[in-house]
Amino acid sequence: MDPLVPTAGSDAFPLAACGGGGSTGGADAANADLKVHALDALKFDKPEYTTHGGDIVIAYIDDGSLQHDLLIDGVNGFKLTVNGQGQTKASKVTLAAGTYTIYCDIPTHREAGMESKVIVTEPPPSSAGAPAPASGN
Ligand SMILES: [Cu+2]
Repeated sequence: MDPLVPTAGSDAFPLAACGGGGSTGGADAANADLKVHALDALKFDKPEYTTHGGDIVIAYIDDGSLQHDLLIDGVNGFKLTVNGQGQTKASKVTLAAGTYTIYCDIPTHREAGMESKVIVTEPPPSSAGAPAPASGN
């Protein structure tokens, strides 16, 4: 029993009723470590994001109506695609500390401005909400 540790994963999450019912890509978008919104103005909602390293969940939310992809420069195999207002996809990725470039690979979107930076800080010593593995031998 450790009463001081908040339980992540409770689905009591009164904020963020973003359209509701968007399909997720197997990860928990509501508790994502990093949320990126795609705008039909062909940009992301921020020029720069910050998150921590390690195993994280990135959620991608379509605030427009066009299809948008989300890729991370130098990170193979990571791609999220949303196609329609309110659609949300989320996926896990493992990132080391550093600065990354995210972009949309739909033709002309990146050139038009769908490119932002993500500053990834060192992984937290013990990830909040995740109970430390019991090292009982
Ligand atoms: Cu796009």
